Amino acid sequence: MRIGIVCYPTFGGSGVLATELGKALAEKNHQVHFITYQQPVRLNEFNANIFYHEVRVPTYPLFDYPPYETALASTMVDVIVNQHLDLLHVHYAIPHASAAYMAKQIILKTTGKNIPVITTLHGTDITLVGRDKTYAPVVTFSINESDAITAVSDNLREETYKSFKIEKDIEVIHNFVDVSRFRKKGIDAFRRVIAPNGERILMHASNFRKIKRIDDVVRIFANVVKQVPSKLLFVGDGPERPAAESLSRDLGICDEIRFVGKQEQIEEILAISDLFLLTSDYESFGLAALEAMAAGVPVISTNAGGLPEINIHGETGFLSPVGDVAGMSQHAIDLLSNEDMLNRFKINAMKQSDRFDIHNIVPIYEDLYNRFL
Ligand code: GMT
Repeated sequence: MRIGIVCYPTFGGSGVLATELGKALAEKNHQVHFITYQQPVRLNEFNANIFYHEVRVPTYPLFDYPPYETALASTMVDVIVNQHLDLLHVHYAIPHASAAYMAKQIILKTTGKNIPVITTLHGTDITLVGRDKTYAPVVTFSINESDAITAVSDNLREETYKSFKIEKDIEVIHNFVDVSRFRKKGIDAFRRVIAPNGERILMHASNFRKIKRIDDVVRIFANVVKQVPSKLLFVGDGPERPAAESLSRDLGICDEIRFVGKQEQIEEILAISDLFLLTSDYESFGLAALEAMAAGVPVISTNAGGLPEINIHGETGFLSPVGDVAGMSQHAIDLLSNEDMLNRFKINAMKQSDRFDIHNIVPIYEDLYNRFL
């Protein structure tokens, strides 16, 4: 099959998922064409079946806001026609679903070909940005005009129906992880650099936006470190980082915390971690938590959105209400101070992640594609 994939090329979960899907499809001998404004971060290896088409947005003094969506739709048309694509799979509705609708109409009118468009909803395209009145009519229309709609969790499916007038069925295809990539043995020397005295290592990874509540991560860690010798690694970067750094200084724990920035080899860091913290206000799924579990790292998280679909309370980690810093702290302390329980949870986390292994989920996307060919 010749498949066009449109996504955000950044470290955000939707871009990571879309890129991993494209790579997996290419491994299965499909020809995959990424259409985006920058090389996706996870697109870091050569594969003869993978093509990358950059969307260029020429500027002009008249444009305070260069028309990205127009440039994207035009690039889609170009790639669909010249690369003979069989279908277009867009990840994150805004503005990808509406640009795809435009491209589809242009191609129908100029060539008579009806290119199937599949839209995968990821999270904030529905729960934050999409609900905004500024975008809602276009989001609703373009989702409804997609030939197939998928959501990455049951929760996101429900949220979409609640927020928009969707007339079609939304299929749930859960996110996935390449389990084999995350089953790594930690490098001892690396662990000793981070935790020279055998401290426990806690970790958080995200884009540090407000929705992640990384202040809660710092506060939980402040409680944990009082009882369990430990270190905290912050992976990623984003707008809330300065506030978190400042809070960790105010709480007198900044020497126990490292901000390691954006990292491509997240599996190396997970391999030396004992616990993953995810304190978000909302996660449609929580891909970062699934990656942690695949690496055998139990998860202390909120029970928001789709997180209960992956993190099983009392088995693979613990769930608490949003903002319950005391509860999450106590769960972390209990787990880190009980070696048997920690080991049991690690095994459970790995087993649970197997359900979402890439080899189980990618064929579901292929079946969906086949329905349109
Ligand atoms: O919010 C992010 O971290 C980025 C965002 C995205 O779309 O790039 O992530 C969303 O999609 C991920 C992949 O499907 C999910 O794992 C995240 O839970 C979801 N984020 C939110 O719902 C806040």
